[in-house]
Amino acid sequence: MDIFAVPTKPYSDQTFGTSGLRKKVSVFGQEHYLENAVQSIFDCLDNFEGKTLIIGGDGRYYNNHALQVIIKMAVANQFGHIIVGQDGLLSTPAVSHLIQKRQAFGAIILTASHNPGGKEGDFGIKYNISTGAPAPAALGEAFSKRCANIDRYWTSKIPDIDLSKQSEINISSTLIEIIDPVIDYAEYCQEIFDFEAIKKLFSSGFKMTFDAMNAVTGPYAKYIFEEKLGATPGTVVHGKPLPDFGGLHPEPNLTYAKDLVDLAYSEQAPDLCAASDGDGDRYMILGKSFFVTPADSLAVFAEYMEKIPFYKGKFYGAARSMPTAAILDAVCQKLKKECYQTPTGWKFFGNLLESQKISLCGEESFGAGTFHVMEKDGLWAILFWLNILALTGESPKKIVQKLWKKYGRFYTKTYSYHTDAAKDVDHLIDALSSKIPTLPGKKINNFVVQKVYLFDYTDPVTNEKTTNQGVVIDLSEDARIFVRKSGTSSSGATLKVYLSQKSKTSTPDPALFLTDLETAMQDLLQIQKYMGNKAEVSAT
Ligand code: VG1
Ligand code: CO
Repeated sequence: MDIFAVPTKPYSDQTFGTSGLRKKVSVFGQEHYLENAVQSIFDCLDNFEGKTLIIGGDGRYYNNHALQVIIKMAVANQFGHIIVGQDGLLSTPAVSHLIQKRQAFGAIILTASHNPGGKEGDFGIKYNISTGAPAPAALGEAFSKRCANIDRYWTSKIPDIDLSKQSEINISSTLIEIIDPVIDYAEYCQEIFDFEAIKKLFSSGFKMTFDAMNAVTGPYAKYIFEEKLGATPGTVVHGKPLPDFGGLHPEPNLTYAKDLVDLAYSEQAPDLCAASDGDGDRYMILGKSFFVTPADSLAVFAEYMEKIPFYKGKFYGAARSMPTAAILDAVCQKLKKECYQTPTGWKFFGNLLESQKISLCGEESFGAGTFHVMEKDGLWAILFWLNILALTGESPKKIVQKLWKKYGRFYTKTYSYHTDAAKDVDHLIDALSSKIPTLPGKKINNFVVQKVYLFDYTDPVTNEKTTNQGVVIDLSEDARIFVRKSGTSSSGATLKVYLSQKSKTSTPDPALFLTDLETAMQDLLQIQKYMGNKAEVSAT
Protein backbone atom coordinates (compact mmCIF):
# COMPACT_ATOMS: atom_id res chain seq x y z
CA MET A 1 0.00 0.00 0.00
CA ASP A 2 1.15 3.47 -0.90
CA ILE A 3 1.76 5.76 2.11
CA PHE A 4 3.13 9.21 1.47
CA ALA A 5 3.66 12.65 2.99
CA VAL A 6 1.99 15.63 1.35
CA PRO A 7 3.63 19.05 1.86
CA THR A 8 1.26 21.66 3.27
CA LYS A 9 1.20 25.19 4.71
CA PRO A 10 -0.45 26.27 7.97
CA TYR A 11 -3.63 28.38 8.16
CA SER A 12 -3.71 31.17 10.69
CA ASP A 13 -7.24 30.47 11.99
CA GLN A 14 -7.06 26.86 13.16
CA THR A 15 -7.70 26.96 16.90
CA PHE A 16 -9.36 24.24 18.92
CA GLY A 17 -11.81 25.89 21.34
CA THR A 18 -14.18 24.52 24.00
CA SER A 19 -15.69 22.08 21.51
CA GLY A 20 -12.94 21.47 18.99
CA LEU A 21 -12.42 23.31 15.70
CA ARG A 22 -15.56 24.82 14.18
CA LYS A 23 -15.65 26.72 10.90
CA LYS A 24 -17.86 27.36 7.90
CA VAL A 25 -17.95 24.49 5.38
CA SER A 26 -16.35 26.88 2.86
CA VAL A 27 -13.38 27.33 5.22
CA PHE A 28 -13.02 23.57 5.73
CA GLY A 29 -13.19 23.18 1.94
CA GLN A 30 -9.90 25.04 1.43
CA GLU A 31 -6.98 22.97 0.20
CA HIS A 32 -5.54 20.75 2.99
CA TYR A 33 -7.55 22.58 5.68
CA LEU A 34 -9.12 19.40 7.07
CA GLU A 35 -5.92 17.40 6.56
CA ASN A 36 -3.88 19.98 8.51
CA ALA A 37 -6.30 19.76 11.45
CA VAL A 38 -6.33 15.95 11.48
CA GLN A 39 -2.55 15.56 11.14
CA SER A 40 -2.04 18.15 13.89
CA ILE A 41 -4.19 16.03 16.19
CA PHE A 42 -2.22 12.88 15.33
CA ASP A 43 1.11 14.72 15.73
CA CYS A 44 0.22 15.63 19.31
CA LEU A 45 -0.61 12.03 20.32
CA ASP A 46 1.95 9.43 21.35
CA ASN A 47 2.21 5.69 20.82
CA PHE A 48 -1.03 5.03 19.01
CA GLU A 49 0.44 2.81 16.30
CA GLY A 50 -1.58 -0.41 16.05
CA LYS A 51 -4.32 0.97 18.34
CA THR A 52 -7.99 1.74 17.78
CA LEU A 53 -9.42 5.01 16.48
CA ILE A 54 -13.18 5.60 16.33
CA ILE A 55 -14.58 8.00 13.74
CA GLY A 56 -18.13 9.22 13.20
CA GLY A 57 -20.18 12.35 12.87
CA ASP A 58 -23.60 13.96 13.06
CA GLY A 59 -24.32 13.47 9.34
CA ARG A 60 -24.03 17.12 8.36
CA TYR A 61 -22.81 18.30 4.95
CA TYR A 62 -19.15 17.34 4.36
CA ASN A 63 -19.37 14.50 6.93
CA ASN A 64 -18.84 11.62 4.55
CA HIS A 65 -16.23 13.34 2.40
CA ALA A 66 -14.26 14.18 5.55
CA LEU A 67 -14.60 10.59 6.79
CA GLN A 68 -12.96 9.20 3.65
CA VAL A 69 -10.08 11.68 4.02
CA ILE A 70 -9.60 10.82 7.70
CA ILE A 71 -9.75 7.04 7.14
CA LYS A 72 -6.94 7.33 4.55
CA MET A 73 -4.89 9.46 6.93
CA ALA A 74 -5.50 7.17 9.93
CA VAL A 75 -4.29 4.19 7.87
CA ALA A 76 -1.18 6.13 6.82
CA ASN A 77 -0.54 7.18 10.42
CA GLN A 78 -0.53 3.47 11.40
CA PHE A 79 -3.66 3.04 13.50
CA GLY A 80 -4.29 -0.70 13.72
CA HIS A 81 -8.08 -0.62 13.93
CA ILE A 82 -10.46 2.02 12.65
CA ILE A 83 -14.10 1.83 13.75
CA VAL A 84 -16.58 3.91 11.75
CA GLY A 85 -20.34 4.30 12.26
CA GLN A 86 -22.48 3.06 9.38
CA ASP A 87 -23.47 5.93 7.04
CA GLY A 88 -20.80 7.95 8.83
CA LEU A 89 -23.05 8.44 11.86
CA LEU A 90 -22.20 8.35 15.56
CA SER A 91 -23.61 10.63 18.25
CA THR A 92 -21.15 12.27 20.64
CA PRO A 93 -22.31 10.24 23.69
CA ALA A 94 -22.34 7.01 21.64
CA VAL A 95 -18.71 7.69 20.69
CA SER A 96 -17.79 8.30 24.31
CA HIS A 97 -19.36 4.97 25.26
CA LEU A 98 -17.72 3.10 22.37
CA ILE A 99 -14.28 4.40 23.31
CA GLN A 100 -14.66 2.72 26.68
CA LYS A 101 -16.36 -0.43 25.41
CA ARG A 102 -13.77 -1.02 22.66
CA GLN A 103 -10.86 0.32 24.74
CA ALA A 104 -10.02 2.67 21.90
CA PHE A 105 -7.07 5.03 21.91
CA GLY A 106 -9.35 7.92 20.99
CA ALA A 107 -11.98 9.21 18.60
CA ILE A 108 -12.52 11.89 16.04
CA ILE A 109 -16.06 13.29 16.03
CA LEU A 110 -17.19 15.32 13.04
CA THR A 111 -19.72 17.83 14.23
CA ALA A 112 -20.38 21.48 14.81
CA SER A 113 -23.10 20.38 17.25
CA HIS A 114 -25.86 23.00 17.45
CA ASN A 115 -24.43 25.20 14.69
CA PRO A 116 -26.47 25.10 11.44
CA GLY A 117 -25.42 22.61 8.74
CA GLY A 118 -25.56 22.44 4.93
CA LYS A 119 -23.23 23.85 2.33
CA GLU A 120 -23.55 27.36 3.74
CA GLY A 121 -23.44 26.14 7.34
CA ASP A 122 -20.74 24.97 9.71
CA PHE A 123 -18.54 21.92 10.00
CA GLY A 124 -16.41 20.84 12.93
CA ILE A 125 -13.95 18.32 14.26
CA LYS A 126 -13.27 17.35 17.84
CA TYR A 127 -11.07 14.76 19.49
CA ASN A 128 -11.91 12.57 22.50
CA ILE A 129 -9.29 10.78 24.57
CA SER A 130 -9.11 7.18 25.81
CA THR A 131 -11.35 7.82 28.84
CA GLY A 132 -14.10 8.89 26.44
CA ALA A 133 -13.83 12.54 27.54
CA PRO A 134 -13.26 15.51 25.22
CA ALA A 135 -9.60 16.51 24.78
CA PRO A 136 -8.58 18.50 27.89
CA ALA A 137 -7.71 22.20 27.50
CA ALA A 138 -3.94 21.62 27.35
CA LEU A 139 -4.27 19.04 24.58
CA GLY A 140 -6.57 21.36 22.61
CA GLU A 141 -3.93 24.08 22.91
CA ALA A 142 -1.29 21.65 21.67
CA PHE A 143 -3.45 20.87 18.59
CA SER A 144 -3.78 24.60 17.86
CA LYS A 145 -0.02 25.13 18.23
CA ARG A 146 0.76 22.26 15.90
CA CYS A 147 -1.75 23.60 13.34
CA ALA A 148 0.20 26.88 13.33
CA ASN A 149 3.35 25.28 12.01
CA ILE A 150 2.31 22.10 10.24
CA ASP A 151 4.27 21.48 7.03
CA ARG A 152 3.17 17.97 5.91
CA TYR A 153 0.50 15.37 6.46
CA TRP A 154 0.45 11.62 5.91
CA THR A 155 -2.09 9.86 3.74
CA SER A 156 -2.48 6.60 1.83
CA LYS A 157 -3.70 5.56 -1.57
CA ILE A 158 -6.65 3.32 -0.78
CA PRO A 159 -10.08 3.20 -2.41
CA ASP A 160 -13.00 4.99 -0.71
CA ILE A 161 -14.69 2.77 1.88
CA ASP A 162 -18.38 1.90 1.43
CA LEU A 163 -19.92 3.32 4.60
CA SER A 164 -23.46 2.28 3.72
CA LYS A 165 -23.16 -1.28 5.07
CA GLN A 166 -21.61 -2.97 8.08
CA SER A 167 -18.39 -4.72 7.14
CA GLU A 168 -14.79 -5.46 8.05
CA ILE A 169 -12.04 -4.59 5.62
CA ASN A 170 -8.33 -5.35 6.04
CA ILE A 171 -5.95 -2.89 4.47
CA SER A 172 -2.34 -3.79 5.04
CA SER A 173 -2.02 -3.98 8.83
CA THR A 174 -5.16 -1.92 9.56
CA LEU A 175 -8.64 -3.35 10.14
CA ILE A 176 -11.46 -1.02 9.14
CA GLU A 177 -14.76 -1.92 10.77
CA ILE A 178 -18.08 -0.33 9.80
CA ILE A 179 -20.49 -0.84 12.71
CA ASP A 180 -24.13 -0.25 13.63
CA PRO A 181 -23.93 3.16 15.35
CA VAL A 182 -26.98 2.58 17.57
CA ILE A 183 -26.95 -0.88 19.10
CA ASP A 184 -24.10 -0.64 21.64
CA TYR A 185 -25.37 2.67 22.97
CA ALA A 186 -28.96 1.40 23.17
CA GLU A 187 -27.88 -1.71 25.09
CA TYR A 188 -25.95 0.44 27.52
CA CYS A 189 -28.98 2.67 28.13
CA GLN A 190 -30.92 -0.48 28.96
CA GLU A 191 -28.32 -1.33 31.62
CA ILE A 192 -28.76 2.10 33.20
CA PHE A 193 -32.52 2.59 33.18
CA ASP A 194 -35.54 0.47 34.03
CA PHE A 195 -36.77 -0.27 30.52
CA GLU A 196 -39.54 -2.53 31.84
CA ALA A 197 -41.03 0.31 33.89
CA ILE A 198 -40.78 2.73 30.95
CA LYS A 199 -42.38 0.14 28.65
CA LYS A 200 -45.30 -0.12 31.05
CA LEU A 201 -45.60 3.66 31.07
CA PHE A 202 -45.90 3.74 27.27
CA SER A 203 -48.30 0.80 27.17
CA SER A 204 -50.54 2.59 29.65
CA GLY A 205 -51.15 5.26 27.02
CA PHE A 206 -48.41 7.76 27.91
CA LYS A 207 -47.60 9.91 24.87
CA MET A 208 -44.34 11.55 23.93
CA THR A 209 -43.03 13.55 20.97
CA PHE A 210 -39.29 13.52 20.42
CA ASP A 211 -37.84 15.98 17.90
CA ALA A 212 -34.49 14.78 16.51
CA MET A 213 -34.18 18.06 14.57
CA ASN A 214 -33.10 16.12 11.42
CA ALA A 215 -29.81 15.38 13.13
CA VAL A 216 -27.96 12.36 14.49
CA THR A 217 -30.32 11.17 17.25
CA GLY A 218 -33.13 10.14 14.86
CA PRO A 219 -31.98 6.52 14.37
CA TYR A 220 -31.10 6.17 18.08
CA ALA A 221 -34.46 7.53 19.21
CA LYS A 222 -36.49 5.42 16.77
CA TYR A 223 -34.78 2.27 17.94
CA ILE A 224 -34.85 3.07 21.68
CA PHE A 225 -38.23 4.77 22.07
CA GLU A 226 -40.31 3.15 19.35
CA GLU A 227 -38.77 -0.32 18.93
CA LYS A 228 -37.42 -1.13 22.41
CA LEU A 229 -39.79 0.83 24.64
CA GLY A 230 -42.97 0.52 22.58
CA ALA A 231 -43.72 4.21 22.12
CA THR A 232 -46.27 4.78 19.34
CA PRO A 233 -44.75 4.94 15.84
CA GLY A 234 -44.47 8.61 14.98
CA THR A 235 -43.22 9.49 18.47
CA VAL A 236 -39.94 10.50 16.82
CA VAL A 237 -40.28 13.44 14.44
CA HIS A 238 -37.60 14.88 12.11
CA GLY A 239 -35.97 11.48 12.59
CA LYS A 240 -33.86 11.20 9.43
CA PRO A 241 -30.42 12.82 9.65
CA LEU A 242 -30.16 15.34 6.78
CA PRO A 243 -26.98 17.10 5.58
CA ASP A 244 -28.58 20.52 6.14
CA PHE A 245 -30.79 19.44 9.07
CA GLY A 246 -33.73 20.38 6.83
CA GLY A 247 -32.76 24.03 7.30
CA LEU A 248 -33.34 23.76 11.08
CA HIS A 249 -30.91 25.09 13.65
CA PRO A 250 -30.32 21.90 15.64
CA GLU A 251 -30.25 23.50 19.05
CA PRO A 252 -32.97 22.31 21.41
CA ASN A 253 -34.18 25.47 23.08
CA LEU A 254 -37.22 27.73 23.15
CA THR A 255 -36.04 29.67 20.10
CA TYR A 256 -34.94 26.91 17.74
CA ALA A 257 -37.33 24.09 18.68
CA LYS A 258 -40.32 26.42 18.44
CA ASP A 259 -42.70 23.94 16.74
CA LEU A 260 -42.15 21.46 19.55
CA VAL A 261 -42.66 24.18 22.15
CA ASP A 262 -45.91 25.23 20.42
CA LEU A 263 -47.05 21.59 20.48
CA ALA A 264 -46.28 21.31 24.21
CA TYR A 265 -48.42 24.39 24.87
CA SER A 266 -51.30 23.29 22.59
CA GLU A 267 -54.51 21.36 23.28
CA GLN A 268 -52.95 18.27 21.65
CA ALA A 269 -49.89 18.36 23.89
CA PRO A 270 -48.49 14.88 24.62
CA ASP A 271 -47.42 14.04 28.18
CA LEU A 272 -43.81 14.74 27.35
CA CYS A 273 -42.04 16.67 24.59
CA ALA A 274 -38.30 16.31 24.15
CA ALA A 275 -35.61 17.24 21.65
CA SER A 276 -31.90 16.78 21.11
CA ASP A 277 -29.17 18.77 19.34
CA GLY A 278 -27.04 18.12 16.23
CA ASP A 279 -24.63 15.62 17.78
CA GLY A 280 -26.96 14.24 20.45
CA ASP A 281 -25.29 15.51 23.59
CA ARG A 282 -27.96 18.03 24.62
CA TYR A 283 -31.68 17.81 25.29
CA MET A 284 -34.81 19.75 26.13
CA ILE A 285 -37.79 18.61 28.21
CA LEU A 286 -41.33 19.98 28.26
CA GLY A 287 -44.39 18.66 30.03
CA LYS A 288 -47.93 19.71 29.09
CA SER A 289 -47.77 23.53 28.91
CA PHE A 290 -44.66 23.38 31.02
CA PHE A 291 -41.03 24.08 30.18
CA VAL A 292 -38.41 22.45 32.38
CA THR A 293 -35.37 24.72 32.69
CA PRO A 294 -32.01 22.95 32.38
CA ALA A 295 -31.08 23.99 35.92
CA ASP A 296 -34.32 22.56 37.33
CA SER A 297 -33.86 19.40 35.29
CA LEU A 298 -30.37 18.92 36.69
CA ALA A 299 -31.70 19.38 40.21
CA VAL A 300 -34.42 16.79 39.51
CA PHE A 301 -31.73 14.32 38.42
CA ALA A 302 -29.88 14.93 41.69
CA GLU A 303 -33.05 14.47 43.72
CA TYR A 304 -33.98 11.17 42.06
CA MET A 305 -30.52 9.80 41.25
CA GLU A 306 -30.35 7.13 43.91
CA LYS A 307 -33.81 5.88 42.93
CA ILE A 308 -32.28 4.55 39.71
CA PRO A 309 -30.63 1.20 40.61
CA PHE A 310 -27.60 1.90 38.38
CA TYR A 311 -26.77 4.92 40.57
CA LYS A 312 -27.69 3.48 43.96
CA GLY A 313 -24.91 4.34 46.42
CA LYS A 314 -23.06 6.14 43.67
CA PHE A 315 -24.12 9.75 44.14
CA TYR A 316 -20.71 11.17 45.06
CA GLY A 317 -21.36 14.84 44.38
CA ALA A 318 -22.41 17.14 41.56
CA ALA A 319 -21.18 20.05 39.48
CA ARG A 320 -22.74 22.76 37.36
CA SER A 321 -21.29 25.31 35.01
CA MET A 322 -21.04 28.77 36.54
CA PRO A 323 -23.97 30.31 34.61
CA THR A 324 -26.34 27.48 35.58
CA ALA A 325 -28.83 28.53 38.30
CA ALA A 326 -27.92 27.36 41.77
CA ILE A 327 -30.87 25.08 42.57
CA LEU A 328 -28.52 22.08 42.21
CA ASP A 329 -26.48 23.50 45.10
CA ALA A 330 -29.60 23.53 47.28
CA VAL A 331 -30.39 19.88 46.51
CA CYS A 332 -26.78 18.88 47.16
CA GLN A 333 -26.74 20.74 50.45
CA LYS A 334 -29.85 18.88 51.54
CA LEU A 335 -28.37 15.55 50.48
CA LYS A 336 -25.01 16.49 52.06
CA LYS A 337 -23.11 16.19 48.81
CA GLU A 338 -20.38 18.46 47.49
CA CYS A 339 -21.41 20.80 44.63
CA TYR A 340 -18.75 22.33 42.33
CA GLN A 341 -18.97 25.27 39.93
CA THR A 342 -16.97 25.05 36.72
CA PRO A 343 -16.39 27.26 33.67
CA THR A 344 -18.60 26.64 30.63
CA GLY A 345 -17.60 23.59 28.58
CA TRP A 346 -17.90 19.88 29.26
CA LYS A 347 -14.17 19.29 29.47
CA PHE A 348 -14.12 20.92 32.92
CA PHE A 349 -16.20 18.07 34.34
CA GLY A 350 -13.85 15.29 33.13
CA ASN A 351 -11.43 15.20 36.06
CA LEU A 352 -14.19 15.57 38.65
CA LEU A 353 -16.08 12.64 37.15
CA GLU A 354 -13.02 10.45 36.78
CA SER A 355 -11.83 11.03 40.33
CA GLN A 356 -15.34 10.29 41.64
CA LYS A 357 -15.68 13.70 43.25
CA ILE A 358 -18.93 13.98 41.34
CA SER A 359 -21.28 11.65 39.55
CA LEU A 360 -23.69 14.21 38.05
CA CYS A 361 -23.03 17.41 36.13
CA GLY A 362 -24.73 19.84 33.80
CA GLU A 363 -24.93 23.19 32.12
CA GLU A 364 -27.56 25.85 31.54
CA SER A 365 -27.36 25.10 27.82
CA PHE A 366 -29.41 21.89 28.15
CA GLY A 367 -26.47 19.53 28.67
CA ALA A 368 -26.35 16.96 31.50
CA GLY A 369 -24.63 13.68 32.22
CA THR A 370 -23.04 11.33 34.73
CA PHE A 371 -20.05 9.02 34.82
CA HIS A 372 -21.94 6.61 32.52
CA VAL A 373 -20.10 8.26 29.62
CA MET A 374 -17.62 11.11 29.74
CA GLU A 375 -19.76 13.45 27.62
CA LYS A 376 -23.07 15.13 28.11
CA ASP A 377 -25.84 12.91 26.84
CA GLY A 378 -29.19 14.04 25.42
CA LEU A 379 -31.05 10.73 25.09
CA TRP A 380 -29.77 9.60 28.48
CA ALA A 381 -31.35 12.73 30.01
CA ILE A 382 -34.68 12.02 28.31
CA LEU A 383 -34.59 8.39 29.45
CA PHE A 384 -33.83 9.60 32.99
CA TRP A 385 -36.99 11.71 32.85
CA LEU A 386 -39.03 8.80 31.47
CA ASN A 387 -37.70 6.60 34.26
CA ILE A 388 -38.68 9.18 36.91
CA LEU A 389 -42.15 9.61 35.37
CA ALA A 390 -42.58 5.82 35.30
CA LEU A 391 -41.50 5.50 38.94
CA THR A 392 -43.59 8.34 40.33
CA GLY A 393 -46.60 8.37 37.99
CA GLU A 394 -46.41 12.17 38.22
CA SER A 395 -46.20 14.81 35.48
CA PRO A 396 -43.03 16.83 34.79
CA LYS A 397 -44.84 19.90 36.10
CA LYS A 398 -45.72 18.23 39.38
CA ILE A 399 -42.19 16.94 39.84
CA VAL A 400 -40.60 20.35 39.26
CA GLN A 401 -43.18 22.20 41.37
CA LYS A 402 -42.39 19.88 44.28
CA LEU A 403 -38.75 20.77 43.85
CA TRP A 404 -39.46 24.53 43.90
CA LYS A 405 -41.46 24.10 47.06
CA LYS A 406 -38.53 22.41 48.73
CA TYR A 407 -35.63 24.47 47.43
CA GLY A 408 -37.02 27.72 46.03
CA ARG A 409 -37.49 28.77 42.42
CA PHE A 410 -34.75 30.24 40.26
CA TYR A 411 -35.67 32.24 37.17
CA THR A 412 -33.13 32.29 34.39
CA LYS A 413 -32.68 33.77 30.95
CA THR A 414 -29.74 33.61 28.58
CA TYR A 415 -29.22 36.28 25.93
CA SER A 416 -26.89 35.68 22.97
CA TYR A 417 -25.74 38.62 20.86
CA HIS A 418 -23.95 37.54 17.73
CA THR A 419 -21.92 39.98 15.65
CA ASP A 420 -19.51 39.70 12.75
CA ALA A 421 -17.39 42.39 14.41
CA ALA A 422 -15.67 40.18 16.99
CA LYS A 423 -13.82 43.11 18.57
CA ASP A 424 -17.10 44.73 19.72
CA VAL A 425 -17.59 41.85 22.15
CA ASP A 426 -14.02 42.18 23.43
CA HIS A 427 -14.49 45.94 23.91
CA LEU A 428 -17.67 45.43 25.92
CA ILE A 429 -16.06 42.81 28.16
CA ASP A 430 -12.89 44.90 28.58
CA ALA A 431 -14.92 47.97 29.50
CA LEU A 432 -16.93 45.99 32.04
CA SER A 433 -13.79 44.40 33.49
CA SER A 434 -12.13 47.78 33.94
CA LYS A 435 -15.15 48.93 35.99
CA ILE A 436 -14.99 45.97 38.38
CA PRO A 437 -13.45 47.85 41.35
CA THR A 438 -15.92 50.76 41.13
CA LEU A 439 -19.17 48.80 40.81
CA PRO A 440 -19.81 47.37 44.31
CA GLY A 441 -22.28 49.51 46.25
CA LYS A 442 -23.76 51.10 43.11
CA LYS A 443 -27.52 51.14 42.72
CA ILE A 444 -28.74 49.84 39.38
CA ASN A 445 -32.46 49.85 38.77
CA ASN A 446 -33.86 48.13 41.89
CA PHE A 447 -30.66 46.32 42.69
CA VAL A 448 -27.49 47.10 44.57
CA VAL A 449 -24.26 45.67 43.18
CA GLN A 450 -22.70 43.46 45.81
CA LYS A 451 -19.70 41.72 44.36
CA VAL A 452 -18.10 41.77 40.91
CA TYR A 453 -15.25 39.51 39.87
CA LEU A 454 -13.61 37.69 37.00
CA PHE A 455 -14.40 34.01 37.15
CA ASP A 456 -11.20 31.99 37.46
CA TYR A 457 -11.19 28.26 38.06
CA THR A 458 -8.74 25.91 39.70
CA ASP A 459 -9.34 22.27 38.86
CA PRO A 460 -9.86 20.55 42.26
CA VAL A 461 -8.11 17.43 40.98
CA THR A 462 -5.09 18.74 39.06
CA ASN A 463 -4.88 22.29 40.48
CA GLU A 464 -4.65 23.50 36.88
CA LYS A 465 -5.76 27.14 36.67
CA THR A 466 -8.11 28.51 33.99
CA THR A 467 -8.51 32.27 34.15
CA ASN A 468 -10.83 34.89 32.70
CA GLN A 469 -13.88 32.72 32.16
CA GLY A 470 -16.35 35.60 32.38
CA VAL A 471 -17.49 38.40 34.66
CA VAL A 472 -19.77 37.62 37.60
CA ILE A 473 -21.96 40.42 38.95
CA ASP A 474 -23.73 39.51 42.17
CA LEU A 475 -26.65 41.80 42.96
CA SER A 476 -29.01 42.21 45.88
CA GLU A 477 -32.38 40.40 45.71
CA ASP A 478 -30.63 37.06 45.04
CA ALA A 479 -29.93 38.19 41.48
CA ARG A 480 -26.88 37.60 39.33
CA ILE A 481 -25.66 38.65 35.90
CA PHE A 482 -22.89 36.64 34.29
CA VAL A 483 -21.18 37.77 31.10
CA ARG A 484 -18.87 35.78 28.81
CA LYS A 485 -17.83 35.31 25.24
CA SER A 486 -19.02 32.16 23.49
CA GLY A 487 -16.34 29.63 22.60
CA THR A 488 -18.27 27.88 19.83
CA SER A 489 -18.86 30.62 17.21
CA SER A 490 -17.53 29.62 13.80
CA SER A 491 -17.09 33.27 12.77
CA GLY A 492 -17.43 36.70 14.39
CA ALA A 493 -18.19 36.53 18.12
CA THR A 494 -21.14 35.94 20.42
CA LEU A 495 -21.66 37.72 23.72
CA LYS A 496 -23.58 35.65 26.22
CA VAL A 497 -25.37 37.24 29.15
CA TYR A 498 -26.90 34.94 31.74
CA LEU A 499 -29.50 36.29 34.16
CA SER A 500 -30.69 34.47 37.22
CA GLN A 501 -32.74 35.41 40.24
CA LYS A 502 -34.24 33.44 43.07
CA SER A 503 -37.87 34.16 43.75
CA LYS A 504 -39.06 35.07 47.24
CA THR A 505 -42.77 35.06 46.51
CA SER A 506 -44.43 31.77 45.65
CA THR A 507 -46.28 32.60 42.42
CA PRO A 508 -44.76 35.53 40.55
CA ASP A 509 -45.65 35.86 36.87
CA PRO A 510 -42.79 34.03 35.10
CA ALA A 511 -43.00 36.30 32.05
CA LEU A 512 -42.48 39.40 34.16
CA PHE A 513 -40.20 38.16 36.87
CA LEU A 514 -36.88 39.04 35.24
CA THR A 515 -37.87 42.38 33.67
CA ASP A 516 -36.15 44.44 36.37
CA LEU A 517 -33.00 42.41 35.98
CA GLU A 518 -33.16 42.84 32.19
CA THR A 519 -33.26 46.61 32.64
CA ALA A 520 -30.31 46.40 35.03
CA MET A 521 -28.43 44.34 32.44
CA GLN A 522 -28.93 47.04 29.77
CA ASP A 523 -27.88 49.83 32.18
CA LEU A 524 -24.81 47.97 33.28
CA LEU A 525 -23.53 46.53 30.01
CA GLN A 526 -24.70 49.16 27.51
CA ILE A 527 -24.90 46.48 24.89
CA GLN A 528 -26.22 48.80 22.22
CA LYS A 529 -23.41 51.27 22.70
CA TYR A 530 -20.80 48.56 22.08
CA MET A 531 -22.56 46.33 19.60
CA GLY A 532 -24.92 48.71 17.77
CA ASN A 533 -28.23 47.52 16.41
CA LYS A 534 -26.83 44.92 14.07
CA ALA A 535 -26.20 42.10 16.53
CA GLU A 536 -28.40 39.05 16.07
CA VAL A 537 -30.16 38.48 19.42
CA SER A 538 -31.70 35.29 20.76
CA ALA A 539 -32.97 34.50 24.22
CA THR A 540 -33.77 31.25 25.95
C1 VG1 B 1 -22.12 26.35 24.21
C2 VG1 B 1 -22.78 26.18 25.56
C3 VG1 B 1 -21.95 25.28 26.45
C4 VG1 B 1 -21.70 23.95 25.75
C5 VG1 B 1 -21.07 24.22 24.40
C6 VG1 B 1 -20.84 22.98 23.59
O1 VG1 B 1 -20.86 26.97 24.40
O2 VG1 B 1 -22.95 27.44 26.19
O3 VG1 B 1 -22.62 25.11 27.67
O4 VG1 B 1 -20.87 23.13 26.52
O5 VG1 B 1 -21.91 25.08 23.63
O6 VG1 B 1 -22.03 22.31 23.39
P1 VG1 B 1 -20.59 28.52 24.14
O7 VG1 B 1 -19.13 28.69 24.40
O8 VG1 B 1 -21.03 28.83 22.74
O9 VG1 B 1 -21.45 29.25 25.12
V1 VG1 B 1 -22.21 21.27 22.08
O10 VG1 B 1 -23.69 20.72 22.08
O11 VG1 B 1 -21.44 22.10 20.92
O12 VG1 B 1 -21.16 19.98 22.34
CO1 CO C 1 -23.88 19.16 21.00
